Amino acid sequence: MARRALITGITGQDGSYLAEYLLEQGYEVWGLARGQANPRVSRMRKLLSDVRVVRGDLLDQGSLISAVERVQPDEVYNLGAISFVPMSWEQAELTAEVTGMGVLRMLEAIRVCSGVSRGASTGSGQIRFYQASSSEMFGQVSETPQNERTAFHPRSPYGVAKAYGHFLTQNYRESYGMFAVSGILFNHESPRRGAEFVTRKVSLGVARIKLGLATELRLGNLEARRDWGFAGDYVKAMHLMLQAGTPEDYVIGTGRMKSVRELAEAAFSAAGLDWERYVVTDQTLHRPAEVDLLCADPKKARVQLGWEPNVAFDELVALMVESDLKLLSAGGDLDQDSSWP
Ligand code: NDP
Ligand code: GDR
Repeated sequence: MARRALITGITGQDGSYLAEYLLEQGYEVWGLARGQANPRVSRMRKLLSDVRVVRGDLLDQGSLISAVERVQPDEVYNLGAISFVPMSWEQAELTAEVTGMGVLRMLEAIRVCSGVSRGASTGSGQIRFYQASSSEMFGQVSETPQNERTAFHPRSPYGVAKAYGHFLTQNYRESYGMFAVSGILFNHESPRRGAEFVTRKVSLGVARIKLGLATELRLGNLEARRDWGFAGDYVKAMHLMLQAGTPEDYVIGTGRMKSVRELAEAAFSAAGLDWERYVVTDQTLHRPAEVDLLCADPKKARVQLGWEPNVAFDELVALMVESDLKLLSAGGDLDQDSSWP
């Protein structure tokens, strides 16, 4: 019998790469999709025709219980979230409900459906659970690089909600002996990245300028530094965490930092352009509280899981620019574009 996986956030970047990877591994893959007429569901179906869809919403406890009952998964990957940091200031309560309380609802659905009770032994219940934790929990960092023991100091309602989900996952592991783990993933990108995030905003901006569709690219804080990797590499780490002998949390990243300025430089140069001629800084794009730098120490994942990233920063940027040049040259699917500035 094929192993069954249930993925929340199936219409997102990571949902698509994880589903592809699990299908290749012979899994039966189910995606939880919300909404009555969510256009991203039909787009996902075109890309991933073998994924089965079950309806549900992280805001709705009953729908999650029904989904787990129907799918009877071996593994649940909770990737669903409001994931764009600036939106978390504009809709802080909704972010807490989806990104934070959504984790509680998913864990409760698993606990109820698998009949797990207090004080059970480790790994009890059949269902293994992965929580998409984030380097945003480190926020104002207390040390660099950051590892599994680095203290949290989140700087946005999103980071705070993720910290809640992270501790709750740990707590369900300790209280009920569930096989529940968190991957603390640093920024990971791809041609499927939402257009509101800075890497894709830059690759789309470069492609537009190169093709004569725009004359400038407006960005916020150019000094922020991030540890950027390729999403296709990172979903493999999620799967490895659920195959481990014991449930543990892991930091996943490349261990290298680049600034937004260096990102712009690399992306424009990949299209043969000089970034300084086109990038305009815009104070309105600065955040109320910024995370200045993030850099992973992924040693534990390398040693214990044998996980390593395969795509380097320059290669990642070049492949995103190339993909957007192709997309826009072909008259592009610009309904994927973002309404964020
Ligand atoms: P995306 O923003 O691309 O995808 C988010 C997904 O969440 C979408 O499928 C969206 O579905 C779904 N979603 C939103 N609201 C709900 C809801 N109420 N109920 C059910 N599903 C909902 O994120 P990524 O793929 O980039 O990231 C996946 C996860 O990993 C997220 O939890 C993110 O916070 C976390 N993460 C991401 C990192 C990254 O660099 N990409 C790094 C660290 C953590 P819909 O189509 O219905 O809107
Ligand atoms: P981040 O990603 O907030 O790290 O969260 P994002 O790409 O939005 O920002 C990265 C850094 O770039 C700076 N920046 C800009 N950002 C955006 N979006 N637009 C701009 O114009 C711009 N100019 C400068 C930001 O200030 C920031 O410092 C991502 C998400 O995927 C989260 O869900 C995930 O948890 C973390 O990565 C790890």
